[in-house]
Order: sequence, then structure tokens, then C-alpha cells
Amino acid sequence: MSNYVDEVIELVIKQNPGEPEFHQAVKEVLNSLRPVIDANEEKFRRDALLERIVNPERQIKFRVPWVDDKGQVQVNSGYRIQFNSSIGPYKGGIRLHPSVNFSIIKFLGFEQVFKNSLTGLPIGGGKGGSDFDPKGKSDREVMAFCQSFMTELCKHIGADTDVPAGDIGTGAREIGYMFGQYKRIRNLYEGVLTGKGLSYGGSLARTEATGYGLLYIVEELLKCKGDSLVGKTAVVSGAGNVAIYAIEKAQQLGAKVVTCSDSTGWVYDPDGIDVAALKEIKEVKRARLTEYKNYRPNSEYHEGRGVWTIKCDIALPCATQNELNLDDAKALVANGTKVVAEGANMPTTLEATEYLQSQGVTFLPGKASNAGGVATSALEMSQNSERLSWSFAEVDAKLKDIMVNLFHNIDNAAKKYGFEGNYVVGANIAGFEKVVDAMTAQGIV
Ligand code: NDP
Ligand code: 2IT
Repeated sequence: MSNYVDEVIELVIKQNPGEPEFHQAVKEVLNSLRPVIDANEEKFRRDALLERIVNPERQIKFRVPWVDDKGQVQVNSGYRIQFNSSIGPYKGGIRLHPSVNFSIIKFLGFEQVFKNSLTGLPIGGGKGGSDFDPKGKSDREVMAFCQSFMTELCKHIGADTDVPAGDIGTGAREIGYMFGQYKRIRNLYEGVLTGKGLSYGGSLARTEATGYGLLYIVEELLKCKGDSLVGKTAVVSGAGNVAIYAIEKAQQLGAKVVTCSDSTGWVYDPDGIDVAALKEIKEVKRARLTEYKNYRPNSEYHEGRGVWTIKCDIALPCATQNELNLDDAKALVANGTKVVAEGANMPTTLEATEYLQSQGVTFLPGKASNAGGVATSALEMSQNSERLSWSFAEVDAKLKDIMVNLFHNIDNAAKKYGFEGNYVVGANIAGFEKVVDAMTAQGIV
């Protein structure tokens, strides 16, 4: 077996010190690509293929000054990583969260390259964000931040160059303010962002797409095992965009979802989460989950973390990276969980993933199972290019088709290399092969 993978992992650690999330994402991908890399080592080494693929094409960091409601100037850092444009313009969300740094944006950008490849649509990989925290800020403060952020970012993006979208902390409100500022400065009305409002170029079903897509792929997986979601119990973490629409679709497809969580606590509702209440608390009031009990007196609210201790058939982590660790995985296995499918990006630690797989739990990695969001963003780009809007049913049907095809694509890739049922290997190989093909065809760039 070749040492090429180990050498490149060493190089990444050396060249990107203090970036543990980025190291983690690179290790997960490269280790599972060993069968392909071993088979092509001479060519890949000559072309420095792996050294190029782990190096972003461009990374941008900039100052974001803005004035708060007291007249005080605040300064945040803005980031955009343009990771790989071999199969299309850079595409990926903008995360607004105090934890944002190069490590987090690089891990997300790296994952995005392979995820976007798996959608089958012409989108390259990128990611951006800021350590700005929208929580507790007034609308005016959020607007001031978004305008300042876009004043710099607009120099680096464009409908055919790089198309950002939402992620943690960036929803319809933030995208609206950013779009307005881009249009004003660049004097261009173009599809430079996705996740836009419906009145100015957004796509129907984009809001729902990541959560719905997650359930479409789980449904297809179960169907191939002669099973379905009907009567299953699921636990979900998170209470944001991905979690809300994952819960909604799971319940439409016949499962009962009994948990959700936010960064301070979690809810257990034995009768099934009330999605309308959750939407009102999170999307309208922007409040904490402590409110949920006012709507559902039968439910329990707990401080801290704990959703993985609840007995379930299916676990859907939909909050953030590394939120499901080895102890959580052990609790799930002890409770008889059969499927873990990631709605968030890298929510499961490497040790937890390996443990789940070793115990026969079917594991769907985020770059496959949450790809419905970015896939529908690509559909929004198509609609913007032709200056038309498709119906909800049309977009939703395309999304479902994409997720079903994606599942068979990763399933076949895993089988082809002798790793049947290992969807980490399947997703990484299938995503990688297309990117390598495009990079090779385009020469040393
Ligand atoms: P939101 O901001 O809408 O929601 C995030 C949720 O996760 C909130 O409930 C939040 O709680 C919780 N959360 C965030 N950070 C932490 C933390 N450090 N610890 C515990 N809980 C936390 O984001 P999204 O739903 O859009 O994103 C969720 C995940 O899905 C992310 O990993 C994102 O990268 C991924 N993703 C998103 C896509 C999209 O289309 N939006 C597409 C594909 C993946 P609180 O409100 O208290 O902060
Ligand atoms: O992680 C992701 O795929 C997203 N946050 C969505 C990216 C997008 O461009 O829609």
C-alpha cells in the first residue's frame, strides 16, 4: 500500500497548523480514497493531484467594520475560501457564528468540493463566513454588518465566479441584505447569491431543500432494504433551517421525531415534535427552545446536550460539527439505532463514525445526505440564468430525483471498490472521481 495519502496528510498538518477541523476533514476524505489512490499512484504523484486538491485555489480574509446601535464601532473578520472550480463556479454557504475561523471555513470548503460534485450539477466548492454573531443583534445591526461584509466580498464573487448562500446564522434576512448591497455596488441584478427571497429571484423549495433532501435519501436507503420510514422513531439535533425541514419531511413520510435542540438545551416530545410551534419559536420569534413547553405541556426541556440518549431507529444530526461523539455513538448503538444520516456538515467525530460502522449501523455522511440544499441552490442558479421560476412541485421533484440518483451513485462506488454499504468510502470516491477527471482535463492550473 502506498504512503502517498499519509505524506499528504502530514503536509496538510504542517502547512495548516492549529486547524483541527480542516485536518479532520482531510483525513476522513483521503483515508477513504486509498483504494483509488493506490490504483493511480504514479499518475497522481506526477500531477501532484492530492497536493493540489487539499490546497484552496484562493483564500480571502478581510476586515468587516460596522457600527452598533450604541454608536460603537465593531470589527469582525470576513472569510471566503474559493477551494476548487474544476467543475463549476465556486458554490457554498456563508456561516455567521462566533467560532468561525480559517479551520472551520476550510473544512467546510473542502467538504463542499466533493458534495457539489456528488449533486451531478456544475458547481465547484467554496465557503465563507464571519465570526459575527447575529444572536441578540437588532435588524439594523445585522444589516450594518451584512452591508459591510458584502462591500468587500462583492469584489471576489459573481454569478459565474462564486455564488454564496446560507449556512449557520445566515438565513433569508441576511441573504436579502447582502443581495441588496451587492446589486447596489456592482450595479448587476444577477444570481450571485442563492437562498434569496421569492420576490427577488429565490427558488421555491430552497428553504426546505436540505432537510427534505436528507429524508429523501434516507427513504431511498430504507426502500433498498425493503423498509420505509413509516412507524419509525427518529431523533434530530438542531432547531435551525436543516433541522426544521428534516423534522417536517420525516413526519410527512410517516416517522415520529421526538427531539430537537439548540446551543443551550434540547426538547423531548414523546408525542412527536410540533413543527408549526418550532417554526414560530425559531423562524418568527427567534427565541430559545425553552418556549416550546408553552406550546406542548407534555414535552420536556433539558439544559445542555442529550438527544442521543433517546431511544430511536434513526438519528439525524442537524446542528453543527462534532456534535455526535464516541460516547453518543455508544448510547445510540445500545438503544438499537439502525441508521445515522448527517444533515449537518461533519457532525459525527471520526471515532464515532468508525464505531457506528463497526457495529453495523448504516451511516450516511453529510456530503451525500445534506447535498439537497446546495443542489437546489444550483437549481436556483439555473432559474436565475433563464429568468424564469419553476413551481414548488417541479423543484421538489428534481430534488428528490437528485437525492435518489446520488444514493445509487455512492452505493455503486462503494460496491465497485469492495466496500459495499460503506457510504463514507462511496461518497468520497464518487465525488473525487469527477473532480479528478475535470482537473486532469484542464491541465496544471
Ligand atoms: P441554522 O443557523 O439555521 O441552525 C443551526 C442550529 O444548530 C441551531 O439550532 C443552533 O442553535 C444549533 N447550533 C449551531 N451551532 C451550535 C453549537 N456550536 N452547538 C450546539 N448547537 C449549535 O443553521 P442550518 O440549519 O442552516 O445549518 C445546520 C448545519 O447544517 C450546519 O452544519 C450547516 O453547515 C449544515 N448545512 C446547512 C445547509 C443549508 O442549506 N442551510 C446545507 C447543508 C448543510 P442556536 O440557534 O442556539 O445557535
Ligand atoms: O453546506 C452547504 O451545503 C450549505 N450551506 C448550502 C450551500 C449552498 O450553496 O446552497
